[in-house]
Amino acid sequence: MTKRALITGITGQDGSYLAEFLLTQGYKVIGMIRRSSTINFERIKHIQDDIQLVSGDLLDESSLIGILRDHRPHEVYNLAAQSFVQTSWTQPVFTGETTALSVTRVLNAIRIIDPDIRFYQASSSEMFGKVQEVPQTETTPFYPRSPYGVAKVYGHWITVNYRESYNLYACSGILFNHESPRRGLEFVTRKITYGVARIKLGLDKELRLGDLDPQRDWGYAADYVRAMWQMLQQDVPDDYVIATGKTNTVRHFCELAFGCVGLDYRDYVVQDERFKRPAEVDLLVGDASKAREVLGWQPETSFEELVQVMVESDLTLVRSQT
Ligand code: NDP
Ligand code: GDR
Repeated sequence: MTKRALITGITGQDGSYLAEFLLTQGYKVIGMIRRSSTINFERIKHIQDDIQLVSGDLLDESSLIGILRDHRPHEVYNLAAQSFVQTSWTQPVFTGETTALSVTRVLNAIRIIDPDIRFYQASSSEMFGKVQEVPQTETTPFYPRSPYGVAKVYGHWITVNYRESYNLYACSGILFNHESPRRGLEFVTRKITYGVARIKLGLDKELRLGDLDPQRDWGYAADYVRAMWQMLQQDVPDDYVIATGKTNTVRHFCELAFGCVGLDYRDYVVQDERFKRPAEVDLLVGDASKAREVLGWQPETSFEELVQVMVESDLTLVRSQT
């Protein structure tokens, strides 16, 4: 029997990698897209003929019910969200609607149409925020530091609650930062690698960033989507931290990325108050022992390889744009 999976957020970074991965596993992949005035299929255009795109919006529960009724997926991966932390301060209510309450909308739709559907919720290390212990595990208390982080805590707990209340197979994957050449340009890693490419090719003279001291546990997105799928293949549903266990500063990311093209970041990076946050998450580093032991998951791409792949990809991209 061909398994069917619904991905919300298929046009995003993770959605595109997960769709690719599920296709290799023989799934029929259904991707939910929301209406927009311009097409944004950049990340999925290479697989567009192999997947089915259906229209719906996280904010509209009836659209979710309709999609489940018409396509009867066995697995639902809820990756859609307002995912940019900085924006969550200027649009806190929208972020709460999209990133928090919508998780309940998807879970309700599952209860109504088919409670046997297996559900994955894209939870985040941002829930740890002002960290209460180092490294962070599945049992570390949450202390979110942004409206986004607060919304993700809601999404996590409603997933746990529906599992316990209604016996749904629902998992919360607590994923630490993961990046790739498909990362949105506003996130710091991609902003740096794209900036490095433009500077190297003579198109820009500086790169304006916020705080360079925060530390993140950065992994590679293609490694992380495997873990999402593995979580839904177990006998019992559970929650897992997915991380590399290594942490680096934004400054070190700059050092390596500029170093890839023979430049010194100190000659180009300018600190700009506009990119600083009202409350910062200073240090994230995850302990993914449970995922390693139960799922057999481990990251395959090192931090240094990730930086290099992203810089090379952006050099190619910027060359093609000029
Ligand atoms: P992206 O920002 O790249 O993608 C977000 C996706 O959500 C896009 O496809 C977007 O559609 C879609 N979306 C947003 N609002 C709606 C809506 N109202 N209805 C339907 N779709 C909507 O995020 P990532 O791929 O990086 O992350 C995937 C998920 O994982 C997110 O929930 C994120 O918060 C979470 N996460 C990400 C981590 C990371 O490091 N990348 C770490 C931990 C958690 P459109 O293209 O139309 O805007
Ligand atoms: P984050 O990612 O907030 O961790 O959330 P982001 O790349 O935006 O920031 C990482 C760190 O870099 C610092 N920083 C800057 N960030 C941005 N975007 N732009 C800058 O100019 C800049 N200068 C310094 C930030 O202050 C921060 O400390 C990501 C998202 O994918 C979430 O959806 C996800 O849940 C978490 O990762 C885990």
